[in-house]
Amino acid sequence: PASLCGTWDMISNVNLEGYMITLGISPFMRKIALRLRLRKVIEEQGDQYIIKTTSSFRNYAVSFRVGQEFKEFTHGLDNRHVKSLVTWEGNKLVCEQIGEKKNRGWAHWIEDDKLHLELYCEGQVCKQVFKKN
Ligand code: RET
Repeated sequence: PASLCGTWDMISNVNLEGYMITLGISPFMRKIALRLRLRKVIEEQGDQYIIKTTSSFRNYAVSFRVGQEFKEFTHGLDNRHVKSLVTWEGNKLVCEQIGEKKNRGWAHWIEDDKLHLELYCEGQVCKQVFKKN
């Protein structure tokens, strides 16, 4: 599949609100978060991926090896501990985040030269699209 690597700027963001509500994020923080233009910086180093989500307010970074379960702390988002596993499903890089919240995870893929991201949690889907910077 096309490489996810690079710097990507958000051009659309649908239902981040619903996703944040299922995560129990406070109304104050949701209001701030909805105004952010998120950026993704995705790097591949050997067999490791590093995915950085940056904004003017707060940043979030995670690194992992595909196919290798890891412990993730969603610092600055909902501050939960989850066990995460990232795998390729066709052209999609898919993560399952096992923890207190059911059906939690995400998928990243390239379509029409854009980076697509879906964030899932308990039936809510947030859909974000990023264009290459
Ligand atoms: C921040 C700032 C506070 C508000 C919100 C945030 C959202 C972070 C998200 C990160 C997703 C990261 C993924 C990483 C994959 O490896 C930046 C913490 C809403 C949605 C999918």
